[in-house]
Amino acid sequence: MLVLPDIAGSKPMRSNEARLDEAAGLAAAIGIDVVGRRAVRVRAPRPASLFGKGQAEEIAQAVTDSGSKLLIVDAPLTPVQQKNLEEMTKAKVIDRTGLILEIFGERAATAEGRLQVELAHLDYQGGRLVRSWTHLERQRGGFGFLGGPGETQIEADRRMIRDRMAKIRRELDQVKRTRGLHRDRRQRAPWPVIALVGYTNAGKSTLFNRMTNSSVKAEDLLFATLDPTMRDIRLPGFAKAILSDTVGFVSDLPTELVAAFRATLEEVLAADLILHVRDMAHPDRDAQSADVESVLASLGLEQGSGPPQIEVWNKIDALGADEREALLADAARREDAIPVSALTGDGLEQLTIRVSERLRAGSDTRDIELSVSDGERLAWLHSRGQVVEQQHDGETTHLKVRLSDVDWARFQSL
Ligand SMILES: Nc1nc2c(ncn2[C@@H]2O[C@H](COP(=O)(O)OP(=O)(O)OP(=O)(O)O)[C@@H](O)[C@H]2O)c(=O)[nH]1
Ligand SMILES: [Mg+2]
Repeated sequence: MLVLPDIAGSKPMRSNEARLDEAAGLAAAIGIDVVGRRAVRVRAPRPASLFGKGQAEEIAQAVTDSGSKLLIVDAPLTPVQQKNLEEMTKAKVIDRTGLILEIFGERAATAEGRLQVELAHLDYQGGRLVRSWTHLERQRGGFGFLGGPGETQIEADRRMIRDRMAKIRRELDQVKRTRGLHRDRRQRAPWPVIALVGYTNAGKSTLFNRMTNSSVKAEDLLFATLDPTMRDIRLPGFAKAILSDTVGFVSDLPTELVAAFRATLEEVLAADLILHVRDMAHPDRDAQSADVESVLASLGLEQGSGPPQIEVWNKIDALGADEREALLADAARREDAIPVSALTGDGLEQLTIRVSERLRAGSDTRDIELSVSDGERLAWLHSRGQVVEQQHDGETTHLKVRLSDVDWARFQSL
């Protein structure tokens, strides 16, 4: 059973119905069969059970009546609230973070993905242990310092979790170092990297498949993609370019997960261009877009910093004629939005053209000085830009090179 606490005073951008739909979609993503769903107005969240006493009893009754074995509360629960609700409902209770962690746990396919998810899980659990421990301590009313079996057990659990987390961090560091080397190599390579980002189910993988002629999993399922995939794409004016598909975002993505996936998402930061794929047929498209921007911001990509971005307005085939017209007119007035249908292929040619334009934008002649022994960077400039002048002066090579904004930024980070 699914319950959405509609907390008085909070101002979500979505309707309760839309939020329930999304939560049900998350549950469906790991095969949970939702037998009942409701929004419950919470005037003042209670520390003991979040809901008021009467409300909690009603929920417990509904859980029993429906024969549910699981109660999903689409909000963060404290460990105490979770435990009390479990006692009242006689069912297992998980909150939104727990649910998302379950999905990620089931989906992670690569070694790195599994490590990241486990780290997020331990972080979540560890936080719960610490908090319920202080709670127990408080209950013991001052005798906490004497210790006891409960406390020793929790201490041991905490230590085990800490040790395991430290071990995973070391393993992830190792993976990251290996990948970091790959990324350096890619950055030095003369071809650009384009990253797809977007809300889960926006159509990133469908677009990826179309643009790269491949067949990564694309489904009407939240979080169908967890592990990043990279493939070559054809771009006019470029011998080669790479497109990368990534994990989708969702509102209230657990911070533990964003932290855990930082390494993967750093691929996005290192891209030359970001394509933000939006499901324009979704009623909450604006709220979704705001969520994606806030995740990007939490990764250090504030508006206007980092790689340039283009919005891909996807699923225009699923819009009514009027709305589609309005949207096309709107996009025509903007530099940074391209309407497409990844499903029918509509608009993909314009998208490709705009992507190559953007990658070459700002082409300007730059004055560059290199040490004559810096053969690597010299070769890079020759492969990537147009060298219009080159003179040697003792130990220094003076160059005038035409480079785009994107390449200029890349060159400076070499
Ligand atoms: N009508 C329509 N449906 C589309 C379009 N693009 C994708 N879809 C559908 O949207 C659903 C999600 O597509 P995916 O490509 O898996 O979405 P995603 O962004 O990769 O999702 P996650 O990996 O879960 O984050 C699938 O059922 C697609 O068939 C489109 O242009 N039009
Ligand atoms: Mg996908």
